Amino acid sequence: MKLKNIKELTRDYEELITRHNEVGTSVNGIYCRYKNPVLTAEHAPLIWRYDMSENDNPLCEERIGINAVMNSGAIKLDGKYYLMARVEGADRKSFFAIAESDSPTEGFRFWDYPVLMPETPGTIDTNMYDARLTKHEDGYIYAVFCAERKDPCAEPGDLSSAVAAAAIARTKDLKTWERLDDVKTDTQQRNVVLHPEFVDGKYVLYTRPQDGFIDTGNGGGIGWALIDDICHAEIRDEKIINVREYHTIKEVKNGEGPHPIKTSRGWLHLAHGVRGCAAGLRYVLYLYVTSLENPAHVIAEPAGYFMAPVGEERIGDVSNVLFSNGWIEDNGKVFIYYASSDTRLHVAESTVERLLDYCFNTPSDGLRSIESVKAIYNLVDKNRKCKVKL
Ligand code: M1P
Repeated sequence: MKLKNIKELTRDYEELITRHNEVGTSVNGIYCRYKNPVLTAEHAPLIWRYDMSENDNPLCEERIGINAVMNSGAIKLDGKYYLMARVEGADRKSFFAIAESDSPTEGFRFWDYPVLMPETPGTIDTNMYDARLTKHEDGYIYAVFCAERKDPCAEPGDLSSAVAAAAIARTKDLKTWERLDDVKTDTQQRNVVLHPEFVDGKYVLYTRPQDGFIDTGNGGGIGWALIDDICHAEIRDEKIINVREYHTIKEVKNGEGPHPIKTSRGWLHLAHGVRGCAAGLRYVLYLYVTSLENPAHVIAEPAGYFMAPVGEERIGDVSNVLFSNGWIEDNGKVFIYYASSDTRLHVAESTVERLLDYCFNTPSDGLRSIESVKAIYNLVDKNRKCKVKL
């Protein structure tokens, strides 16, 4: 049996954290993927995992296993880049941990302690995950995330049924968190996101109503709800702004990613869409734009996906999944943090200009094969008329 001591483990760990990340070549002119994941289970600090006392751990065994590091909220503060990662232990419990870097694409290092997110008095959170970070104009940084609990109505012996609630916490420094009431709503909710500005003097939540824990059922897509009091948020009137459609990349479900980016042409949104196939569910990322005057109104949405899993991204704990709940707009550049197959976190780079060009100039979904072919005809006609020599 080949074994490593703490010194060797530390050397390997430092090599991993400090390795350079190279940008790949864009395949479509819209974005570039970086070669290495920015966070993986191996990025979990050794001091979380090993008892480093030779006396107490003479065999140098790992004491606490980490299974995956994935869906991460993202924010830039005072020149530094922060990821609020979903870390999943070998015990299947997810929790949050902050990783920090001077660069948006490499060198992310977790803080010594993961986030000890308080529970709401009177409730327990069996699992918490997928934090969306929003620096709101009220001065706080909010994390809206999924709090998951056993279904109180589950039949005896059913140890799988769960309920998902949207939980809210706020902070000024990513260290001390004040937990607010969970969002009060008639349905289960996951993928809830706080809009960064007040609208008509109210907070706004992007919602994702769902009939069950997994199935969205009658929940028609991504919703929009005005909230009077963020400390006791209650969804009274929910309007579906980004609908699911038959035979599209989001026919089974969809969900808002991070909060939208404000641009000169509208609010730029990143979301995930899910469809079913013989291999199970397939999660891809897509973009859409809403109006500045009426942010609940979609003004552009290209057909199909923006990013789908490729290569090693297709394989993991839950294969065939791309999921993003974090991006950072940085002087016109956009860094998209996306997880693959619920296992690891990657980064892709684009610009606001490119993403808007993509959103406004890619044909929208005609919802029928003939419309897809007509879109190709339009482009071919245009290209045959223009005099560009190849
Ligand atoms: O396993 C894929 C994703 O499934 C859920 O997303 P959704 O609610 O849209 O199905 C979440 O649990 C997410 O964390 C996970 O990546």
